Amino acid sequence: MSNPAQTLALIGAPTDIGAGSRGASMGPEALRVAGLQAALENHGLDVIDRGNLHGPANPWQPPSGGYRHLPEVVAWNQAVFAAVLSELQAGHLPVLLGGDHCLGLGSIAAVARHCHDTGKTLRVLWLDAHADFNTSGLTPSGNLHGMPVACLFGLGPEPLTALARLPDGRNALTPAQIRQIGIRSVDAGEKRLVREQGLEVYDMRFIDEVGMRETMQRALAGMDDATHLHVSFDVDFLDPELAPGVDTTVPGGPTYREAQLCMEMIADSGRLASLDIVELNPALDVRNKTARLAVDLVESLFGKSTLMRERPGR
Ligand code: B3U
Ligand code: MN
Ligand code: MN
Repeated sequence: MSNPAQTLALIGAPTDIGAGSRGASMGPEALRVAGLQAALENHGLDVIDRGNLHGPANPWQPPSGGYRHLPEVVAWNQAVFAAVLSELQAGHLPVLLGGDHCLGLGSIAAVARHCHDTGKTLRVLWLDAHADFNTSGLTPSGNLHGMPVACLFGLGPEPLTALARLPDGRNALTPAQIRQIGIRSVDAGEKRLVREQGLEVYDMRFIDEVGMRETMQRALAGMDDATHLHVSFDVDFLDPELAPGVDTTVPGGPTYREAQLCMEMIADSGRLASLDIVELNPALDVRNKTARLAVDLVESLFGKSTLMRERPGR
């Protein structure tokens, strides 16, 4: 199997508008400095770097009405939505370089719109330490990077849920379409909502008990030729010993080997069709090592190691 789209389009979204610390705005440049484009080209992929999107500056204000920087978050997500949709329409595989994870809303809303227009079935893998399923009434911080999944389900402020609404009135995502992997920090109210909505969550306890291989087999089960697989990779998914360059580190994440296997099994599925790399914060990193690790893992996501062996099942 090969990936459905082989020309990758890198889209930088240099903002930390939804985060609790400043610095994720430098993420796109850190990934470029770590050699993302050349690394992917080395694996025979065509890669176009579209440069950076533009949006409002971070005013660094306290929350208002339960949300921090809502108008600015809307503007950034509208820009991401348009850029991702236009790459998909051109037949390219969009790679969003965040930026914080509030941008997952615009990116996945665009992917859902494209799937709606082309008759594809969307499956999302949300690799994260957090469920990002807060609402204004549940959030401890007001930071919108803790809310994109809820917004994609129609639970959130109108300008964001409107962006994620499909032309037929449905929300961009339903619980059956998403698998969350690596989760280990969920707020109390958020936990109730995750259960109520029936999200499929492979948390660290699950990964400890059954292993990454079985976890990924389950997360990837049931896909077929009509599946568009989107991966939303929050770098804080990784154990902070390996990846200190993120805003909200949570101990006890996947090891290097577990993270590699996760990426390799996604590559083997042959269905990856869009990607977000978010929450990398170079201001908190050590000699760009988190960016370099992210590049290494993204190489595996696009088949680095499967080039060295026969794919399982053949
Ligand atoms: N759940 C917390 C913390 C958080 C969520 N996502 C990140 N941090 N990166 C919140 O503020 O919603
Ligand atoms: Mn996240
Ligand atoms: Mn996170």
